[in-house]
Amino acid sequence: MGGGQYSTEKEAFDKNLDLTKIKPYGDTMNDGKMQVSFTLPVEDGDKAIEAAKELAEKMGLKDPEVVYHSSLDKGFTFFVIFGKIIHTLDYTKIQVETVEVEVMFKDDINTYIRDKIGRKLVILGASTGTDAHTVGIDAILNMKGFAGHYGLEHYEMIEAFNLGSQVTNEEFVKKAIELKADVLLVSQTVTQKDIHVKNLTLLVDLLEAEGIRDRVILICGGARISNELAKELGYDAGFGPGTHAEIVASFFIREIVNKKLT
Ligand code: B12
Repeated sequence: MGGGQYSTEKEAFDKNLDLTKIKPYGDTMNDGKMQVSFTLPVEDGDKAIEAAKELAEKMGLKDPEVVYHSSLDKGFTFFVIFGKIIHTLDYTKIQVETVEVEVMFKDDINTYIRDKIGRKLVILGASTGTDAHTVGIDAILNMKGFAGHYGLEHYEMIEAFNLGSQVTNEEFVKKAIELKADVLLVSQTVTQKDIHVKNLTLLVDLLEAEGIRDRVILICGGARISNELAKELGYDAGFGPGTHAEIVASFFIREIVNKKLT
């Protein structure tokens, strides 16, 4: 982000990183500069610009500048604002629940399945509900995989089934029963109005109603899925951006053994 004057010389040359008081980095350490964008349901014009600035101040931005505004449609205006945030955050107190997994190589995963489980595992995946995004689940399942990591279809000891997108929870559960799936992989990308929460919850309800929830390892994933959310919703784990097949497989093979689902 460019431009802007510094309030003090100290601010211009500040190089001190204090993790108990972090702020966004714009041009220099601790300048707190950031960019936000949003749409207001009003006509573009001076009044709208002033409203956007006041809203930015309420959000904790000092000296907000509207650097871009554009009418999106009748009665809707889009704004980009630069400003300096007044808040700081103690980074040392941040806690996140991530899946703790020692990631194994593909060959070691196949060997583990052969030695400790003694049969091929059946993995069923889909992007469920109304969600049309397939790239995430394909990254984990498809032969060619993602970012240089083969997908589960490439694993000798895994039989992977990818049902694609917009698969209803009912269809998914039916297929899981038919295939006697060991692991269910669900992808959710759209999170508008918490649709993913409703959809993921419905799947757990259906699996419980069919009496098979305890017989499968249930995993969800997507750009806005955290392990914390997944656990809250009754899943064994949740994986977010940057996940690849070895990470997920390293998790579920151990879970199958730990839960004696062999
Ligand atoms: C491509 C795309 C589309 C394509 C999808 C094509 C396809 N075949 O998948 C099309 C054009 C169809 C599309 C449609 C829509 N899209 Co779209 N789309 C995107 C886009 C640009 C990229 C998504 C993507 O492919 N990412 C790449 C993959 C590899 O990443 P990933 O999904 O995060 O997957 C990784 C991890 O999350 C994880 N993972 C994912 N799933 C799983 C599952 C398991 C089990 C595990 C272990 C891991 C895992 O592993 C993957 C690899 O690391 C994003 C914006 C963006 N840049 O992210 C918007 C985006 C996702 N789309 C969005 C929206 C709103 C829509 C529409 C609703 C738009 C509309 N109004 O019509 C429709 C959806 C309609 C529907 N019914 O679902 C929003 C979602 C906002 C939200 N939070 O809800 C986004 C973020 C765009 C935006 N900024 O607004 N979209």
